[in-house]
Amino acid sequence: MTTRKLRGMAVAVTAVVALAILASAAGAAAPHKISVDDNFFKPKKVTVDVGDRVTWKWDGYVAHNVTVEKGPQKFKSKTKADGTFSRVIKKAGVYRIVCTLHPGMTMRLTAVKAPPPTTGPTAPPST
Ligand SMILES: [Cu+2]
Repeated sequence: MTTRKLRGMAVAVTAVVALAILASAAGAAAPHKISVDDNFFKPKKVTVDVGDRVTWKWDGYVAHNVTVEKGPQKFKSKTKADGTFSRVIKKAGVYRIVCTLHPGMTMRLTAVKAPPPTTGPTAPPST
């Protein structure tokens, strides 16, 4: 392998890393998908940033609902067998979410305050 080729690869890798850092710094709220299945939520535990949108997707055959049993922000979906339900999580804290039809069909959503946008010291070095 030539030195030139290696240098080219190094530049490419650096560019990818820089893009990844930019993407995360932009604070793009990551979408969170939770499967509503027969009879469980998957994943059962999820941690999101306040301001993130969480979407539940019905993947099973029987009807379920998504209901906050206990938590800083109350919401509930209709009981249905397909489709999706989504909410932007606005309050930090722990949400205990259940399907009211199926005892034991529970999940826990933890919402944490998003870190403040980074400024200043992380600016790229001037060369
Ligand atoms: Cu259910």
